[in-house]
Amino acid sequence: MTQTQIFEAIQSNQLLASSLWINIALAGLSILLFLYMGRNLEDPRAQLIFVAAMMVPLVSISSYTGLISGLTVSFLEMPAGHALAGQEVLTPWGRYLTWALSTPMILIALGLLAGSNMTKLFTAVTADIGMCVTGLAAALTTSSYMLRWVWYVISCAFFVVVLYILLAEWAEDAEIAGTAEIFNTLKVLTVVLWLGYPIFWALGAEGLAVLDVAITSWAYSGMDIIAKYLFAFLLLRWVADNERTVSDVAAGLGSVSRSG
Ligand code: RET
Repeated sequence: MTQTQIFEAIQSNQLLASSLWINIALAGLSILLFLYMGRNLEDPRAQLIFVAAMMVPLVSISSYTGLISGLTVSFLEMPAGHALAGQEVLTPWGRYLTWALSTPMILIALGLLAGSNMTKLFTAVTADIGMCVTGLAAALTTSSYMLRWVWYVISCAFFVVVLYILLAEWAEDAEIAGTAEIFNTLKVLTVVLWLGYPIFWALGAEGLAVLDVAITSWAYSGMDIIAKYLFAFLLLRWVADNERTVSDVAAGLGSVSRSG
């Protein structure tokens, strides 16, 4: 299928197209709002959190532009064993690719907030990229139904590493850094929402095909709105109000200062 045909297929499915357009609009608004919210930040650590948070809607607007244009969407024939075996299934693989760029930004912002050391930050980010790239491989594998699920399991293994760092390591670091309250809010929001992604992948057309393509797309789009824009908004609002606390977070040194 040509890109124009894919573009037309997306546009003719209103439910699908609206799930993409809404995110382009919200990402655009978020970019403007976040620029305004971060305009007075002076501490380099607070600024670094700001840059990471800014990257989230910037990657998102690019990601959704790729999807709506048909550039990062393919019709893939599902292998034997799949519920839609032999059919060409609309696969928005650009989502999984761009998660490899957006989700590390979320983790970098969270790790900096928690006062993570470099080892934990590196581990979380690399495992997260591993999760997204193997998730992409799962969606793009058309030779074997079984191997699609092998990729899925590998991706889940990476995800467990990310969850461990968020729930155990950084939660403890944030207590020491004096940022536990906001960190815990953002941690719960992140963990609960991120768990939704593998669930919808499994239920959607790529997996068991219980849900149709447009419904799955809305599920991801809805989770994105909270996991990205609401997440970054709450984080930036707190950082702008507590710049002193952020600048006192000494990475990896176990600082106990609580000024701010
Ligand atoms: C996949 C499928 C394979 C198994 C697992 C997955 C996890 C994906 C996650 C995505 C989070 C995305 C976010 C995007 C916002 O920009 C790839 C769906 C574990 C957790 C937060």
